[in-house]
Amino acid sequence: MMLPRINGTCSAERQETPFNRSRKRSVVSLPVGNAKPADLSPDSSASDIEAATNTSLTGITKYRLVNRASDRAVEYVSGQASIQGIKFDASNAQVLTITPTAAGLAAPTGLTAKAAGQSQIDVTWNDANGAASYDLFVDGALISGVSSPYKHTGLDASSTHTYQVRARSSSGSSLWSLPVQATTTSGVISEGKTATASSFQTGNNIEYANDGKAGTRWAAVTNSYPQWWKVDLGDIMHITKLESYWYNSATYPRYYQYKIEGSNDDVTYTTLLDRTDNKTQGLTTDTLDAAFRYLRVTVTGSNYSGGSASSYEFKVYGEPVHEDSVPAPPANLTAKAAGDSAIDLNWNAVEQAEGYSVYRSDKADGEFVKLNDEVLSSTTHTDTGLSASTEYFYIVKAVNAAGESAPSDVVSVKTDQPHVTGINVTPEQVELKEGETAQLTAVVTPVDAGDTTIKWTSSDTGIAEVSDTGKVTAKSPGTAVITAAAAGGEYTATARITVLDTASPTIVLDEPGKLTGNHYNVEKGTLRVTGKISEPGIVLVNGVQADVKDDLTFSADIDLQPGMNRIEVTASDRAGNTAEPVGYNVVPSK
Ligand SMILES: [Ca+2]
Repeated sequence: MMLPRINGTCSAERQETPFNRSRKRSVVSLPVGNAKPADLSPDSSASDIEAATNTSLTGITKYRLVNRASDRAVEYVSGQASIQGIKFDASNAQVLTITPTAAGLAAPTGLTAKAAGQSQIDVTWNDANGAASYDLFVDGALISGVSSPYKHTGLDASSTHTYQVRARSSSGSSLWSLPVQATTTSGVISEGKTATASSFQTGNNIEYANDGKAGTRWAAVTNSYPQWWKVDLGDIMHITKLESYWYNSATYPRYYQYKIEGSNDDVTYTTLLDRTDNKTQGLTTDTLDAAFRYLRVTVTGSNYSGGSASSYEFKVYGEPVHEDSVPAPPANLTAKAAGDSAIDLNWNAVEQAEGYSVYRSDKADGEFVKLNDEVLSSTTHTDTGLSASTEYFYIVKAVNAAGESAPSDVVSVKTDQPHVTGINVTPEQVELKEGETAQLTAVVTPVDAGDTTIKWTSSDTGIAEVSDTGKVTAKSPGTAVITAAAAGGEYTATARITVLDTASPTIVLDEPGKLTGNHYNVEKGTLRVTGKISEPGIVLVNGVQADVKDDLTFSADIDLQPGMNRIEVTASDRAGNTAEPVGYNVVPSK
């Protein structure tokens, strides 16, 4: 058995649960506290529910009970009562919540629902004192922010609909009114209306084609064509369909060719549909979408030349021409930052709306400017091209042919702080000796970027390590690239770290000539001093900078003096490590 579900946290806004008709017929016994058990259903009257559940509760004089399982809100007023709990069966205890109603706000009176044709019901009620807006409970669904008259549109022909209304103010809502129902019309708008024809046979009169009787028919007086039959609908009507129940005969089967015309002055007729190619016998059904007072069927011919134009019934379907009312404003508008330059908006769909317009302002009470050139069809919108770290205000209006609704509530949200658009690291190149440290500095742009987190990495931590703050420690000779990454790696900058050794270079000198005792004998004039160093660096020969090749050989030309000359070579590497001087003596020839 399906039980009515009445939760402890019910609120009016949560009543949109589609109602299950099978529940409506469930009748349950509700023994409550010391109260007398009673049979109640979701359709029970307020007084029945009160009688069954009434126990005293100090301080609360009015409350409502919302049965979310029913197709309508069940509400009641009590002088002093309260519901503490309802036991639906032995194993299923449910707690009901009592919600104090808005003080002094009475349920609207005079709720009336009236069919306005086959697809619309007009719902009206009297204004309630102190009401800021109204909610309707329509066929089990809550529709907020409506006003009287409310036009419930898009309905099926001959369908029945249920309505309740309540008033809302800033302090809450009133009780729901008692429900009212209305049924849309069948849609036949021609029956019994004044009909005329080009001719008729006595006994097959003109009005027999719209008398609602299947066995009576209109027939033209002769088998000459064309013949016409027309009806005055009494007012301009929105015509949606024509059903023609043509005469037929088993002996002489036939179809009729015809056209459907409309007029407002009974003088000028407009062709709505040309069926002069029709070959269907019996019932023909034609869909139409036009607004006219007169509808004429002109029969242009038949495949059976011996018979006259004849129809049992012409059924014209339609309804009064409705003037649209503006829709209710959208509810539940939310705004959420989508980065530093965009905001996502979201709202509830509005019945009767054909679309929506979004407005923005830079302050809550500022001038709201419409953002969309064309009506938006969805219930979401992303506003782009905005400034970072800036608060924006929005309203949304629902739109239909009658115009725009009242604005939704104003919402506001701030765009995110600016996103990083670049990064720079200084210095770009650093030379360090093993064990030395250097501080790198990374700066992101723009300066007011929201997330300035920087991740430091080294291409070779064996050569140089880098800390989370950009401090580099030289580990061993070589070259490493330090990378600073911002925005999760989207932007990077690098510094090149060269780690130099601490060992001095060594120098090997070539022998310049023949060694005699403590000197070499060389040619007089200029001596080319050559040799090789163990690593790149600067070589000085007697204070003169030598030419050092890529293969680390070097040479320097020294002008010799007569007698003993001392040649002394020193070298220093890029780290500034200086070699012990080496040298030799030379004596030039005379
Ligand atoms: Ca008839």
